[in-house]
Amino acid sequence: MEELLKSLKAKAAELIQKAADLQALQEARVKYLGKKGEVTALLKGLGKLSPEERPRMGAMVNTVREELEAMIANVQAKLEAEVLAAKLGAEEIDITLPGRATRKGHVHPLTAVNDEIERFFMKMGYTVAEGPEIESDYFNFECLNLPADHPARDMQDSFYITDSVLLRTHTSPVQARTLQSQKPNSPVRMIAPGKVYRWDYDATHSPVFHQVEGLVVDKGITFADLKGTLELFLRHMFGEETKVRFRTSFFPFTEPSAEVDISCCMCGGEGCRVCSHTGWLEILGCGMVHPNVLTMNGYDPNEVQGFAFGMGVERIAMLLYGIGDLRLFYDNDMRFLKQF
Ligand code: 2NM
Repeated sequence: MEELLKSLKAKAAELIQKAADLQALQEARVKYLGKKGEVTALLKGLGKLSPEERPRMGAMVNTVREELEAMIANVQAKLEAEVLAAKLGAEEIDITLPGRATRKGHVHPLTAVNDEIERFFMKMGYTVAEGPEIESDYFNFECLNLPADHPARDMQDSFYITDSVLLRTHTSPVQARTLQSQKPNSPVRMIAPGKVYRWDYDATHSPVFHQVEGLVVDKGITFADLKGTLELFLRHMFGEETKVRFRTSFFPFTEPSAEVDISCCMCGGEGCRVCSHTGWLEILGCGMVHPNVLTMNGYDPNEVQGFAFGMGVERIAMLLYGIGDLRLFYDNDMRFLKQF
């Protein structure tokens, strides 16, 4: 029995010492010291010995058991230290590496132009008003002096939802709604930015586009106020050297009406492909608010006068950035958008 114990101890010690990881160590413990382990079996077998031999052998087996326990604890501490060191090594952070910068986006070019227009007019004391994109025939046409037989009312030109409800074709209904919400004849200085919808699709027309319309109503407002305002605005947008001209035109909601041109911002007025060799670019429409429009929206044209104007945000952005096809604004192609 003594011989057996000796060789058992040697084999156990070897297995424990060469355990490569905690699992191998655990297996070694079970093999010798577990419930069905070989050392445990020796302890259980002590009962078969004679009463004289029993205490001496018992003490010897117990000593071996304690030695093996101590050895296991040692190796376990060593292996655990190794595991920790490996984990710390793997998780090491190199604080000298350059940081990962968050990619910074920017506003869409149409938003940038719209914001710049709003900023200019807000500085001039205008309020910014919004209204529904699904609009009644009454606000979109009727109260703006657009007669029933006006071509804009045609199914071919507008998106109708029912016979009397459509996607607004301009933001003028917001101006009409604002006038009707005011105390009659009280002064108004406002712009109405937003999406509008027309039955059109080519390189310079989109079925959805963005407009900014303006309206000023007060006692004694004249065409001179309109000219001064739009000249300041257009020089702000296109540069101080920009020339501005007014050509007579027609809109149902204004009288007189005018189309406004700027000297071509591409060639400086010399003539180029963008301005069709005329040196001028059509940029917006405007006029004095028609007396019928004032009357229909609760204002008295004998008491107050007004001017109004309207522009397309896409057209201005195309000219400012030199873009030939407005569909590029809606494609969401990063190669295009990153250039702004
Ligand atoms: C334009 C041209 C001329 C306009 C008129 C009105 C309103 F509601 F006051 F009658 N708002 N906007 C107007 C006038 C718009 O766009 C080319």
